[in-house]
This record gives sequence, structure tokens and C-alpha cells, in this order.
Amino acid sequence: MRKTIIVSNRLPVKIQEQDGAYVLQTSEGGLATGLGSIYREGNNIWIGWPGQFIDEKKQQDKITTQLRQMNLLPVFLTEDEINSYYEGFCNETLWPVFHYMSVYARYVESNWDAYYQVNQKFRDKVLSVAEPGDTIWIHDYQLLLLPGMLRAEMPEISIGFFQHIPFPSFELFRLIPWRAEILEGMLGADLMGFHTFDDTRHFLDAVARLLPAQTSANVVSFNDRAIVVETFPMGIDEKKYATLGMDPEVKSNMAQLQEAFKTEKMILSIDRLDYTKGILQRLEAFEQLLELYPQYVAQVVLYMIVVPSRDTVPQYKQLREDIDQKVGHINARFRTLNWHPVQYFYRSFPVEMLSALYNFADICLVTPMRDGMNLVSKEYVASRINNDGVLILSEMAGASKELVDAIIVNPNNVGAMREAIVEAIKMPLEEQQRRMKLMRQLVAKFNINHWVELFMTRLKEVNAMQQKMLAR
Ligand code: GDG
Repeated sequence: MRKTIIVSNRLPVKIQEQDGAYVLQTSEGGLATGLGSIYREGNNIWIGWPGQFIDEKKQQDKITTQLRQMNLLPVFLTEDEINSYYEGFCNETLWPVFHYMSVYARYVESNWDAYYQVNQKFRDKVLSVAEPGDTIWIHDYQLLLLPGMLRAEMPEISIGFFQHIPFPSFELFRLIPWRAEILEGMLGADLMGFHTFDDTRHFLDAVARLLPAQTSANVVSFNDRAIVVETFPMGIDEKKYATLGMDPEVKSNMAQLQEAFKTEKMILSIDRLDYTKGILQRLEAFEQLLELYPQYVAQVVLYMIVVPSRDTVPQYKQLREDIDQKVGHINARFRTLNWHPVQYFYRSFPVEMLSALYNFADICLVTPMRDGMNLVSKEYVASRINNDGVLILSEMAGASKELVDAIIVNPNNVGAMREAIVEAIKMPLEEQQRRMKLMRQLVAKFNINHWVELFMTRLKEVNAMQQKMLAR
């Protein structure tokens, strides 16, 4: 029986060590939910790293057996591999360049070697289960070489690839010493997907300028193969967020928020700690708001969650310190006896708290300097079942191409962000509802299941087209 193989850096489970034993925790992330309908069926399978260093062969075998029952197949990575492949090449080379922050990028040959080798490790794992006629769907920037590596071994197999982060303009992409190898790796796929038309266009441009390849509209001809490159904006599990508000735990969290913030308007901000998220600029805009509009002192509160991430990398450590300092400065400058302007949390919360915040916040402020899509903005919209609330969204987030009824801002323009907050605070309910209704319709229709179905259907169509071309 033909099967579908999903491949991503991380599996949709986390293995955690508890009292000397390993326990499995399933992920609640949107991608895991969306792809759940695929990998759990029949003999389909999801391949990835389970998020824990396990060196002992016996333990690895035990975990593999456990995961196989859930249609999951682990790739075990060593601590060295995580340091050089993941922290090194993925997060210190690809991540900054692809997010237009090339000043943070390091180009280290040994990290590139590790990236290559780990992609080979994934290739071998895929080859251990792949059979002719199977379909493989590879995810994201950690595995850019994998499509090409698999194509070399199984020329006929159907491969889809989706990139979750932006693809930068050629002038940025060309900085990477291994740029041609990366593109060749990606072009091993039959169908390539990006979140936005700009990403798609940038990829096609880089291919045309760096490789001996022909591009015509959205089709690349390379090594006697045709590769289709298209835009698939990812959606969320809209139903989950639209209904979570009814959950008793969410309701109780909301009651507590209501008690704590009786009169203030709440501005919500949720991100992973990352220099791409524009957290400092957002804080600056909030400070300016309190400075230039003193009538809002003690009337608004910025509820800011920063989820710990990559905090061993020096730039992230520095960013964390800068945020601590800025928050301390704003609170010291404007706080009153009973009011703290910034409620700052450096930790993650259970989804029941997240949902309560999405339901409660009057304004959601999402202002990344660059973001592939940004799911927080869509989750906020999906949660607003009464159609009230205002979304302020950066034009640098992929989501801004769809959520055009948000207040769209340039995150480099702090003054414009400040004024956007004022506009949001003053926005009449009717206007809020008009905008939110349109955005909710979009988020409901183009949800995660729609995205998965669309990509898989297109992959089948592309393969049918290729078979026809071969038959000619
Ligand atoms: C990539 C791209 C693209 C956040 N804090 C908590 C928490 N979250 C959840 C949110 C949301 C997710 O994390 C973050 O969404 P992003 O869109 O930022 O996605 P990433 O996975 O970071 O990154 C991004 C995405 O892929 C999809 O293609 O949109 O541009 O960078 O779902 O709800 N969840 C819980 N507690 C928290 O404190 N439980």
C-alpha cells in the first residue's frame, strides 16, 4: 500500500526525562494537528527528532518501538549535531539571513558540514521506510538539502517541500557561501511551497540567477525535471480557538483576568524570544504612548509573554537582557501605586491561559520585523467570536497579506505603531466588528485542514503532470 511520509526537524511529540524514565508528550501545535489527519492514517509515518539526547542504543530501541505504535519514527541526534547543525547552521546562518538580519549571521564551514551530514542522516531514515509510489512531504529550513538527497536515490518518488520561514530576496540569499548547493537541494522536490507570493518570487529569482535552470512563470526546469513553486498561506486550527472560550478552565482564567484588570484596556503581545519579533520596538512604541498621551496612564496595560528560546545563543541572551531593562525602565517611569504598565512574563503558558488572553485582550499587538506567517495573529482573530477586538499587525508578517483588515504597521516606524495603538483604543465597536468579522471568515475558511488538503492535492496534480511529460 502506498504511504505518505512526513519529515520535519522535530516530531510532534516531546520526550521528557522524569525520574530516570522517558515520558512522551504530544504536541498541540497547529502543524501537528493539521498533519495528524495524514500521519495517523494507515501505514503513513512522521519522521523527526524527538527533542531529547538519547545515546544508549537500548533506550533508543525502546523509544523507537513506542513511537512506531504512534506512526512516528525518530531520528536520534547527538548533542554535537544539535550544536553545529541546529544551533549553528540553522539558527546562526539560515535563520538570520532568511529573516533579513544578515548582520547576525555566521558562516562556519564545520556547521555547514554538520548540516549536510544531518540531512544525510534524515535521508537514510527516510530511505529505510520509503518504497516506490510513496509520497514524501518535507518541512522547513532545517532540511533544505533533503529533497535533493532523496531524489538522487529514488528518482521517481513524489516529494513536496514547504518552507515555514521567509525566503529572502536574492541580494540577501547570495550572501550564503553554500547558496547553490542549498537551491539544488530544494529543487529535488516536485512541488515547493511558501507562505507568500513574495517568498515564492524570491525563490524563483534566486534559482534563475544562481543555477543553470530555466524558470517560466512558477515552473523551474532543472536537470530535466519540472519543479512547480507555489504559494500556500498556512492556516490554523480555527475551530479549536473558536470553541476554547467555552472550556471551564479558560473561563476561570478569564474571570481572574477580569478581576485583575477591571478597568484597563489590555494590549496583548505573545512571541518566542527572537530578534525577528520586534519586541524592543514594540516596547518603545508603548513607552511613547504613555509619554505623549498621559490620559492613558493607568488606563491601558501591555500584557507581554515572551516564550524562552535559544537563550544560550549570545544575541538571544543580549536581547533578553535588553527586554528586561526596557520593561524595568517603563514600569519604573510610569507605574502608580496600583498599576504596572507592562505585565511581563518570560515563560510559556498552557493553551487554556493563552485562549483566555486571546478572549480577554482588547488589542493584540503583533509587530515582527520579519515573520514567515505568524500564527498568533490568526489565533487571536479565531478566538474573537463576538467580533470585537483590534489586531495591529506588522506588514512584515506573512499573515498581513491575508489579514488586510487589521491595522497594518511598519515595525520600523515606532511613531506609526504608537498611533496605531491610539487608533485601536479609540476604534468604535462597529468598526472593530466590521473588520474582525471579515478576518474571522478568512481564518475559518483557510484553516489548517484546508492548507494540508490543498498542498497534498497540488502535489498529486504535479506528479500526474510529470508522468504525462515523461510519457511523451
Ligand atoms: C514558524 C515561522 C510561521 C506561543 N506562546 C505559547 C504558545 N505559543 C504558540 C502560539 C502559536 C505558536 O506558538 C507560535 O506561532 P508562530 O507563527 O510564531 O510559529 P513558529 O512555530 O514559531 O514558527 C512562523 C510558523 O512556522 C508556521 O508556518 O507562522 O512565521 O517562524 O501557535 O499559539 N503555545 C503555548 N504556550 C505559550 O506560551 N501553549
